[in-house]
Amino acid sequence: MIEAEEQQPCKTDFYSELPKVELHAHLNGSISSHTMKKLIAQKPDLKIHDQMTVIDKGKKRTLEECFQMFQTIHQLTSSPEDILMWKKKKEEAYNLDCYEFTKVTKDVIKEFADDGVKYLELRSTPRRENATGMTKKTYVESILEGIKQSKQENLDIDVRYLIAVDRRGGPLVAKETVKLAEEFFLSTEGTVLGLDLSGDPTVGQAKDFLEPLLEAKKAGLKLALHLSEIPNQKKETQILLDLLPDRIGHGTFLNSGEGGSLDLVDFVRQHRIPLELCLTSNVKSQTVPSYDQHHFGFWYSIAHPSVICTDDKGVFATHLSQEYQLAAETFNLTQSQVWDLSYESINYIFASDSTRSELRKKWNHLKPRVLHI
Ligand code: 6MZ
Repeated sequence: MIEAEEQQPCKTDFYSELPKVELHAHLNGSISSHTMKKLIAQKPDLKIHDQMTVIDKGKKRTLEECFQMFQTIHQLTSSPEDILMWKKKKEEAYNLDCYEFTKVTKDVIKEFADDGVKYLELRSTPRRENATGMTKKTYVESILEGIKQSKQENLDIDVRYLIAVDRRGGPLVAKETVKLAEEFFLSTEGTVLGLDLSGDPTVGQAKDFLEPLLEAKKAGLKLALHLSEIPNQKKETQILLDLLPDRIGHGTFLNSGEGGSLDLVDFVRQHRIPLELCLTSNVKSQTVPSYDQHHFGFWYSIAHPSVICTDDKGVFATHLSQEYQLAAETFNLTQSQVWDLSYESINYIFASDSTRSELRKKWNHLKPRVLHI
């Protein structure tokens, strides 16, 4: 099953049986070591080894080192075939039927499904790779194909896609990405739902992205924005908050003495903007010193909408059940409180009300079995 499990002592059935919603998962950061081994074996010339793509239990890296890891991973997923893990049969034409596949996208989706995730919003940054002929469009299409094929296999998981803007690309690339997102938003009937702003938070400035983000919002795309992931970014944070994002990624320093403030917290509370919180990611990348100091504690104590997420389950060697278990054990949550946390996360998905109702039905159906009531 999932590689991260091998590194963890135990996981009780409750957390894996708990139906879950995953709203903050970067595709390339979510590749398990199992899939990663296959990718590494296909590209021996790159001389990449396992430890360059995962942070094992008990180990830490700086956020800067994490971003270097994503660049290493990107070298392994540089063609549409890699994103799908399709191998073209030599003698046949370039045609989907010609591929045998175990796709990265499908692997990631399957792993989330195996972990009890019933609804998943995957996010990923469209990339062009001249060497392999991959365009941003084929990149997006490859992911959509992975989602489609998973659906055909009747996995018990509903998967959507948020197109990501990497801050490193700057405003021009962001504009291009928004245009692409708008096209797919219109053509995919609810699979592409929104836009994510992510990437190294030390790169670029929020104001550079205002125009494309506003354009995306105007077009009806939902906005999930990484903000306040590092300290002392009050102005930057307020600029992004003024856009009234639909969800906030991390928000680690909103409530801290280092660049956070009561104003920021009040703003987020007044507008009830949900937070996507990723415990292991923040501790392993050292933006949070320890689990018990994680800002989940603060936001949970004031009953602010918060969703437990993995961020990059491959890189941080975790999975969503484990994140729930960590939150519960660190902050002394009862099983019933953990259930409510998961049930309430349905409120914050980007899909339509009808999807929300279906998920609530599913949760209510499973409740007696999971909680033994
Ligand atoms: C900000 C992050 C991130 O898009 O190639 N990404 N951005 N903060 C984080 N916290 C650790 N973790 C991942 O997935 C990898 C990309 O997601 C963003 C970075 O832009 C990274 O390059 P995709 O599928």
